[in-house]
Amino acid sequence: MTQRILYARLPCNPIFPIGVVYLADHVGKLFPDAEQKIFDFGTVPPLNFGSALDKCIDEFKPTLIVFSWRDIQIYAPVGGRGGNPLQNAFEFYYAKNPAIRLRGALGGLKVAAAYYGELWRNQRLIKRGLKRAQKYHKNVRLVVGGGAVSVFYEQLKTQLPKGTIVSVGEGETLLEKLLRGQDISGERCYVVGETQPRDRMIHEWPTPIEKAACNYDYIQTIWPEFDYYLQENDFYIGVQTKRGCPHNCCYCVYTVVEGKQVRINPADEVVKEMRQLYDRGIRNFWFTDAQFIPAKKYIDDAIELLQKIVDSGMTDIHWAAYIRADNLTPKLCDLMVKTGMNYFEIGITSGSQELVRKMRMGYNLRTVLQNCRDLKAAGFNDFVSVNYSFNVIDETYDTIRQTIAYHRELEKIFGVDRVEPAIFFIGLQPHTHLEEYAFKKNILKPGYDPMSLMPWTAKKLLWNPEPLGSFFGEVCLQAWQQNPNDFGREVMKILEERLGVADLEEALTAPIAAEKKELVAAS
Ligand code: B12
Ligand code: SF4
Repeated sequence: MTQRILYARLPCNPIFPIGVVYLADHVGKLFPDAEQKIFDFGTVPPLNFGSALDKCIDEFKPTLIVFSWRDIQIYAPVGGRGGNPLQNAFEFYYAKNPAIRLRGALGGLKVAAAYYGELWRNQRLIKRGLKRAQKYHKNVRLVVGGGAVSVFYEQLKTQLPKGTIVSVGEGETLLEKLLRGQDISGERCYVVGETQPRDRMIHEWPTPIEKAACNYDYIQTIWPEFDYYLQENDFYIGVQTKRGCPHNCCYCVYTVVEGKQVRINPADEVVKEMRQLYDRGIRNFWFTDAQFIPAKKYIDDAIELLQKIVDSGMTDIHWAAYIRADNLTPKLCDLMVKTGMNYFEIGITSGSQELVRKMRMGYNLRTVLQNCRDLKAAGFNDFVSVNYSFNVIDETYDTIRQTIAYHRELEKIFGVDRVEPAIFFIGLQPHTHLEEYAFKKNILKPGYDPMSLMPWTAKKLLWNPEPLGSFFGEVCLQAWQQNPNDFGREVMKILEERLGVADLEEALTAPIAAEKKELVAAS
């Protein structure tokens, strides 16, 4: 029987559904006879979710449904579902004024209702899709994967229908084996009600695949709504140039989801893929890699790719990515500017070398500064977002003063308006070193529910421990009150007013004693 594979990307802010596009492309290349269709809830109005899914299934009658679930946990200081989750949580936990506390509680309720509403809605959509498809094919199979599933695969085992295959990380080889009728027990997956997720399954390495350019002529034939993403010109369309990150940053789960082994997609194939999008009018690209330049030894790969983009004549494009700015060279900076990089995010987390080391981030902050100067000298005049997460581990007033000094130096390099301090608090994620640390410190107990948004759990997962937790709570509340539209800069300003600023040299120097890392002891 011809396989009929339906890829359903569950509701999500309209971020280009690159995950299902790549899966469908991979399967289409290997099984040219398979019938495939992409259905993206991101392009459907919420009131029509159920009926649109029914209609799609009635028309397509799938034998295999691939549900892709991108995000679940959101603790960013940005307007999200039902409000700004960070602000609501902080108002509830830290406000002294009872009226603001109440507002925080109500706001928190709204966020929690939206969060649980979406969680349950997605589970309902999965069940509904399965049931509907069973009307046409009794043995239809259901596979669920994607970013959110990779992080919360253990929790989902009680929430999905029996027989669902739950997949961690990339899904290409799993789908390939399923379609060939091969044994899938070696893949990073389990079957609800039949097998258990293996202990530390997420730490298993993905099977390397050689990635060729996605064939968008084909994708367009199986995805009627593709045009949606072509019409608006502010979308940054995802293009992956590599997979994997070799680092060990204590709070990060990318390095286990994608694996530590970096696998480079051939530059010619990446350019070929971009060209197809370019010819369809796309000018903005997001290199969706965990890190665009994960380590020094990948600098040459980045140079090769960017040079090939220059050679391709796509001169009016823009691109953005997560960049480890410790891995730049003047040549790379020059190519970044030439190829239209107009936004990047650096996740240094702290401006204190001592803390950066304790968090196992492997950054040399002095090198980052020098490289930023090179980038500026190469003509970069666009936007940088610097992600700071205060109070991850061993934060003190001194390290805060160092972070301010560091940020002020970045402002001198790029200009105050061009460098945005993005103040995050870490949302603690399972399978990270920080989780182990929280167990060791008795902040969390094994068996806690990382998907819970109940206030007592959320307070621990939204990582902001005492003794400095209340201080940061107060500072953030003041910043929202004074200047909600420029939250990050306001936080920096208030911190500087209250604590002063360190000498830059102090920020860049980590005393040797600090190397006795608590996190090392925790693992
Ligand atoms: C790049 C990226 C971004 C970029 C996206 C740019 C763009 N235009 O595409 C930016 C910076 C904008 C971004 C924003 C956010 N992101 Co983000 N992002 C990523 C990142 C690093 C890569 C995602 C990606 O596109 N990968 C490449 C594609 C090809 O892979 P993929 O989509 O995951 O698909 C593969 C597999 O997942 C699998 N797969 C997918 N579906 C299915 C289905 C089945 C059945 C199977 C078998 C397999 C499978 O196969 C695919 C191909 O190999 C991931 C972390 C990571 N390393 O995965 C986080 C990640 C997806 N983001 C996440 C979040 C939360 C967000 C935000 C909500 C953060 C925030 N608080 O604001 C925002 C908003 C997103 C939105 N919907 O509005 C979370 C989601 C999980 C969660 N915690 O709930 C992740 C996993 C990071 C994390 N660990 O927290 N993000
Ligand atoms: S934070 Fe960035 S550099 Fe660190 S492990 Fe995660 S992806 Fe890699």
